Amino acid sequence: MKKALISGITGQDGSFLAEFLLAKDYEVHGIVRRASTFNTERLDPIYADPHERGTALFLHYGDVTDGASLRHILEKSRPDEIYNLAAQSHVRVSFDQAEYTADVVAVGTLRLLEAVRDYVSDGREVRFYQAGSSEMYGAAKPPQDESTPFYPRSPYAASKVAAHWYALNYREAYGLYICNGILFNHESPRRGETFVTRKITRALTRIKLGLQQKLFLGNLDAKRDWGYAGDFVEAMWMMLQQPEPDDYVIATGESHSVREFLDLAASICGVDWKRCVELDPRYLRPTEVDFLQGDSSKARAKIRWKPRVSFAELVRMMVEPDLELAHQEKTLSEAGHRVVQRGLSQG
Ligand code: NDP
Ligand code: GDR
Repeated sequence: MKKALISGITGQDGSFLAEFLLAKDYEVHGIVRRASTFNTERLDPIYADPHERGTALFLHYGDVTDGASLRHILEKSRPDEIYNLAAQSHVRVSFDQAEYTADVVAVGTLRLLEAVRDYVSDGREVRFYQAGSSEMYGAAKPPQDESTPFYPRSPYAASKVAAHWYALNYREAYGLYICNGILFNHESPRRGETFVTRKITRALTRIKLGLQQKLFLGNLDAKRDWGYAGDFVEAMWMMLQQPEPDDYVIATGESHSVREFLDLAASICGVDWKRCVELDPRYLRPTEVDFLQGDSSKARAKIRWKPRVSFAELVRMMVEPDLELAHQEKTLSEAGHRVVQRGLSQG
């Protein structure tokens, strides 16, 4: 039985990847941050009480800002593959928390790589996936591929560039098996509610049912290459199954503006977004990334990856469960319960 360790297992991608690896009969270990509220909701469908026999999912308290915890977890879990997905992953928030973002995203990766160096020092072998981002391209002209120079436009993106180069350097300096995935935006019904796609599908479905009146957004002209998270985590695994480590762009190759996402989501909901969407400058970024469109020819040829879910399918896939959620909220509200509209000012 192969063993995998995932940092960031409680996030969107971590939960999809854990499911994917469990289905491939891996023993999966995940690093979970201590929080005052439950942060393992996305893992609910696959979580089993560790006291039960036969469970293949194990969670460990740790943090990528705490190198000792990473070493302990490596010793305890003894993985064959490591997926470094932990990040303060919100681009706009990275302008508010620049140092913290660098500590988690850049130095956090370095801490894990250092722990890996110790882990392999007695002859053990491990493969390492680093979660790079299309944000690293920033202002570079589309289409972007592995040869496009990085031009980061946020503290988050600059930190991901640093992590990318740490990973590459550790591959060359120590002969470690490390792959950098450069993934373009990928979404799902599990996307955090402060990222624009989920913010839109949550709000429009609530507006449709009369639970909320307005949706405040920033720049509607930005263009992104949006794919489905389930397809993208598969690429992470495929990279680590190759004979030699390498770096790959993972993207659909199609780009759409935030406005187009809004149009399509609103037409599925039957809502006229022009009547309820307003600009709030707090959602604008000091430096924006205008146009991302990936060229994933290398991954398609070398590891035989390709996306399965189209843009239109993705939007529908996100609207439908949020409509169901909004119906549940409406039922609660009509029964006299208070339905809280959470944290929409944050992203
Ligand atoms: P999420 O924000 O949904 O998840 C981030 C994960 O990192 C969460 O599990 C979070 O824990 C964890 N985390 C945050 N800080 C720390 C820390 N200090 N120590 C340990 N864990 C921490 O991101 P996604 O799942 O969307 O993305 C996964 C990775 O891929 C990230 O590195 C992201 O930057 C990158 N990426 C994402 C893309 C996308 O479109 N989704 C595209 C390209 C790259 P908690 O739940 O406690 O907050
Ligand atoms: P992004 O995703 O910055 O591409 O990073 P996000 O969904 O936050 O923004 C996409 C675009 O939408 C515009 N936008 C808004 N964004 C948010 N969050 N909220 C708004 O109200 C809003 N209005 C307009 C943004 O300006 C931007 O242009 C995501 C994250 O998952 C990163 O971790 C990952 O690395 C990249 O995708 C690839």
